[in-house]
Amino acid sequence: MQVRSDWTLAEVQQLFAQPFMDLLFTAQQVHRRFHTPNTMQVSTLLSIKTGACPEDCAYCPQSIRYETGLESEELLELDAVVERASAAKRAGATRFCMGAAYRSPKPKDLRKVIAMIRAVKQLGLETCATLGMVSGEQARELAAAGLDYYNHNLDTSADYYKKIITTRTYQDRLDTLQAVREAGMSVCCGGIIGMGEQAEDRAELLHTLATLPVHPESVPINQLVRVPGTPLNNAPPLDPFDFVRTIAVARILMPRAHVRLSAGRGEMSDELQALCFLAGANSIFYGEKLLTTGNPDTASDRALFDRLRIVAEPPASAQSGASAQSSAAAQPPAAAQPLAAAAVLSIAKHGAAMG
Ligand code: SAM
Ligand code: DTB
Ligand code: SF4
Repeated sequence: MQVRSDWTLAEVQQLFAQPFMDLLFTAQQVHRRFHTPNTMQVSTLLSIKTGACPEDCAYCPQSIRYETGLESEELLELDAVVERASAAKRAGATRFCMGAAYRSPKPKDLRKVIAMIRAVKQLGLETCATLGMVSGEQARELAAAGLDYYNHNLDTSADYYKKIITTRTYQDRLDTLQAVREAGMSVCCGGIIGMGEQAEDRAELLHTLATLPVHPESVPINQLVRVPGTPLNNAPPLDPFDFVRTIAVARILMPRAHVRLSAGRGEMSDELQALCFLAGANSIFYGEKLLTTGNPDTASDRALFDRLRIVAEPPASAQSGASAQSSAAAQPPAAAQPLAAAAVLSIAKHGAAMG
């Protein structure tokens, strides 16, 4: 089975139009050809600079334009970040994602973030950062510091985007993605579902992602977290099956990518999350907080993993060959290398380290 970057929009729409069970069946088949089933990539997020953001993203509690009651915080000190990253590692995360409420990082701040990246990397964690727009030069500096992933979302279709953000363009986002790719980092790029967009917009978002010259290695699918004070607080309710469909179509279009069931899990039942995993989601954010909003607590995630017999995936460096993902298509799913979920995700209790 080939990985394609030449999907047509009509093909993507046809996938969305399939009966739910057929779509999930196909997605699960694709999933098993490219990934070890029943394993989950586990990332922890930390907001390293919170609020007072000049951008006007209509979903975001961190924009200075909306009264959300959020307390702003300056860029954290290095020690505080290392402490949080160590705790995330002890709790079982293999990747640590640092998020900053910037339009784009200023040189002084970038230097400090680079020190954080180096330190987190030294702990043996994969590193990810989301700092807004970056130039080619900034991307190269981040890559040289050892940044593995850069997260920058397209959020929605190019058309609907104009209703959500006016302070930077869709093309600005594509330019940042290109800079990240050219600097040699892995791309983490996805979107938000439930902002009042139409099915057409979801198809266009996934079509754009799946026709990038190289697919993102990581595709976060966020369900909008409605935050009082933001313009999208009253966004119309989303049919959960449409959310699951979006994950399934992402899985089929970008078979090698890790599709992350990202924001919104706090409002999902265990059963809905399991459906998302069946549709091909194989990555989550683990830890009580996303950036500023809540996420399921670690105990309930450990319990969910145990109930579903899901185990944590080791970092790419620990898998047989860094290209484990790309070679998986030619092989049957590898024997489960990961530690048992109970062992991995209950480390907080026992104090051992994973990864
Ligand atoms: N400021 C940087 C930027 O926007 O590029 C990085 C941080 S920003 C908070 C990262 C991503 O979080 C956004 O692109 C958006 O996809 C997601 N996000 C923010 N608020 C959200 C919300 N209320 N619900 C779901 N996802 C959200
Ligand atoms: C992504 O796609 N989702 C994460 C991460 N990338 C940076 C952020 C979700 C934020 C949800 C709202 C908040 O906690 O502030
Ligand atoms: Fe700022 Fe990022 Fe929030 Fe937009 S999503 S307002 S750029 S922190």
